[in-house]
Amino acid sequence: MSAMETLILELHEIGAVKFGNFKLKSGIYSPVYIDLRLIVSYPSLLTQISQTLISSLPPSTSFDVVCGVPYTALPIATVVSVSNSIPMLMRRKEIKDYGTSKAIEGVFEKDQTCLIIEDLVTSGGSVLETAAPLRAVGLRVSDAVVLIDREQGGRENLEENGIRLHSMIKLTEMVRVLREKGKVEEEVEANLIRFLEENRRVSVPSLEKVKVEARVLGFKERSELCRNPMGKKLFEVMLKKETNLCLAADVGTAAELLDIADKVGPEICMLKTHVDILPDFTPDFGAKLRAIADKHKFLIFEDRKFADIGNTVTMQYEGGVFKILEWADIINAHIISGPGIVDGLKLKGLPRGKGLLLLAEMSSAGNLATGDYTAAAVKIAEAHSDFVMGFISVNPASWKCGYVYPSMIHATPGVQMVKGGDALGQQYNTPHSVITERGSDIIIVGRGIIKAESPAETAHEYRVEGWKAYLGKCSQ
Ligand code: S5P
Repeated sequence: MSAMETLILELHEIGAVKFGNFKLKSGIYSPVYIDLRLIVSYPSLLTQISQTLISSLPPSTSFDVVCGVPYTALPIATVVSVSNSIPMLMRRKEIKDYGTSKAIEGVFEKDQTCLIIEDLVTSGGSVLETAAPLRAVGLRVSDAVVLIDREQGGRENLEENGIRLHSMIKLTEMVRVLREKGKVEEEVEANLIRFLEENRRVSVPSLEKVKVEARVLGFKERSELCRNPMGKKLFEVMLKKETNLCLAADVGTAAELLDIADKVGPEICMLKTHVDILPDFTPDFGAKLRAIADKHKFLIFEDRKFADIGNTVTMQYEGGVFKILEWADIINAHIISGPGIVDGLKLKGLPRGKGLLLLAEMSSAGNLATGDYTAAAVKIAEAHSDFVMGFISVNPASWKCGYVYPSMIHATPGVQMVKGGDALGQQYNTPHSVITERGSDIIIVGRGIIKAESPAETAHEYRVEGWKAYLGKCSQ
């Protein structure tokens, strides 16, 4: 038996490879699930993997340092480094202290070459997320080595970004070996091959291209780049219903809210609530709103503006009177308390396929969410693009921090048909200005619709304006 076959059997033996029907992070169901975090419990297997990884590289591959993709590949990279006396670097996944903390830890010189080590590649997105900060500090990244290639476009996506992928094991080889050794049925292999044919190319944003494409890509392409399932869904809803209008349903009672949701439902992609203003809120509110949302195919966004430490927000999200986690598809959060708030909300929301919008800017006069604060929100979003689906923003086209991933959705409040404001600091821009000049995607309209004589008719007018602006932007 070859060393590779032994390795495959061992991985199967310890349960690192499972066959069945598994929901992946992307929301897709897969007939195979691979969890290589387990290998830290099997030191001899870890050693064997690390040695085989390096010896499987073509002899022409040269590198000065190695860097594992956090977190699963970190122990693999460490063993590679120690047993081959190659210095290692570490990429910080969360940069805790903005401005001072380094994205890359370790000693290196500009123009040195860094080999990226990864456990599993699907789209190649994680490798690219590690390559970007390495390149940003002046290192060359031209090769990545991976234990298992799921053969779903990672090789091609990396190639487009100037990175050659070397894989020790390809998923189809792995299942063939397991079938030959009697570990899985023929049907399992056939199933997997069918799955790979149907899901051949998982896209990721090309980090280099993002700046250029952010303004011209349509919602369809952007939905394919989006890592958060709820973000994907919102793109799809917008396209299907041809609306980028969100109603801010700031009405006096729950009964009124349900009524306006039903009337305006056909016009909107998203309905934004402030449940804590409803005096007649009852525990069945969520289910009632959900039924209306399902009927008219819009998403529910509870504008809770979480702002506390990670531990507290987990409880605020899940518990209390409102039990927001149960019924809201989307929530939002300030970043004033740091990235821990995203970790906390993600803990509860991600397993249930929810999405988070970060408040990167605000619409009210004199607000403090500007400049570096906005840039910090973008960094946090980048580090959590599996859960953060976008931003509450006001003028993303002007952001000094530069690029914004096209996978991120911008939703902008402070919208009315004419520019102006209210007596308490709210500032309004028009749908056209918000979508076209200010680079946003979704118009959030409250009083412009709810105070109108016919909210449904007025919502229709906003919808037409908003969508026209989106189409105009795409055809530029
Ligand atoms: O910066 C912000 C962020 C939000 S979410 N400014 C805002 O106005 N909002 C919300 O958008 C606000 O809480 C309200 O629900 C809605 C704007 O309502 P309007 O009546 O002024 O259109």
